[in-house]
Amino acid sequence: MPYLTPAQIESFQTNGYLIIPDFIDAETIKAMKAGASEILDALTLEELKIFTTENQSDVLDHYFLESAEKVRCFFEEEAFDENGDLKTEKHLAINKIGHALHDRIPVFEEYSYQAKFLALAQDLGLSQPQIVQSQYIFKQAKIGAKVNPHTDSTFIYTTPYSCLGAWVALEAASVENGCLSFIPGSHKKYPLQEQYIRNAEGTGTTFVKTSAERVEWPVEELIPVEVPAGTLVLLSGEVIHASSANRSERSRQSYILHLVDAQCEWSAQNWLQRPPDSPFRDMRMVVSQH
Ligand SMILES: O=C(O)CCC(=O)C(=O)O
Repeated sequence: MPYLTPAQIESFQTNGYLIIPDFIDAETIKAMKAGASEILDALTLEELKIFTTENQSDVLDHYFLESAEKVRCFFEEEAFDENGDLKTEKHLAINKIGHALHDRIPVFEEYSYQAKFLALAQDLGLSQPQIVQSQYIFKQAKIGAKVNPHTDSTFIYTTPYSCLGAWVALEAASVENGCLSFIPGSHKKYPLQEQYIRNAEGTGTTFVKTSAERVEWPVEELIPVEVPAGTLVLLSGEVIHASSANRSERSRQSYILHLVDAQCEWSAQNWLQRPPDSPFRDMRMVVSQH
């Protein structure tokens, strides 16, 4: 059964993103927020130390790379004072949780493997959809970091490209608290500029160029997309998007999934690699078991 109308599919193909109002209800939002809060409750002092001890970049790299198959918390950069101490309590200091919530935490698994996600991914041309990563983004009040203009296929690279983002607002998102913004149609205009890869030793990450043609993105064309809580925003892997810093008094929580087509080739260079005993799951199988 299709989920998207032909007009929605056409709009996604033209603009590189699509807004779907009222995708989830208040009860689901409450459950997801409670799930995230529980993860933060359990965040240990040991994990906090990784961020506060100086000269630990190799430890941080390892913590990040491991998050491909785990649930890891990452702090807002501005959460620490000049002495390296947290300025606020931990629940107000986390930038995001990633990247395997969909496979590790029941409330996120339930949300992520819904039949309607499978249907809309298929509507958009993914014949064998797989969820490869999930992130709970807090965009904390006052200190929420900006996200620079980027394309998601840079981070989730398949041949041919197949990355699809599914971002849902768990709180109202406005210009004031750092909503998403897009350059409409940019997914068709510009060759992908770079790929974010694991280094050869597998110990860290770096960017490599994917196009000989260097393009200056017209960032002045970014259009803010303000949405109420419960709205889903679908993103093409090649559309240029960003979000501003949040200096407001309100956080801007959201949960984003990234899907690919398992028929396409997963880059062995992608930063995100699952160990053999914890592979990506076939969405059709998981949804049918739910
Ligand atoms: O939620 C945000 O502010 C940005 C998310 C985003 O751009 C991404 O995950 O690709």
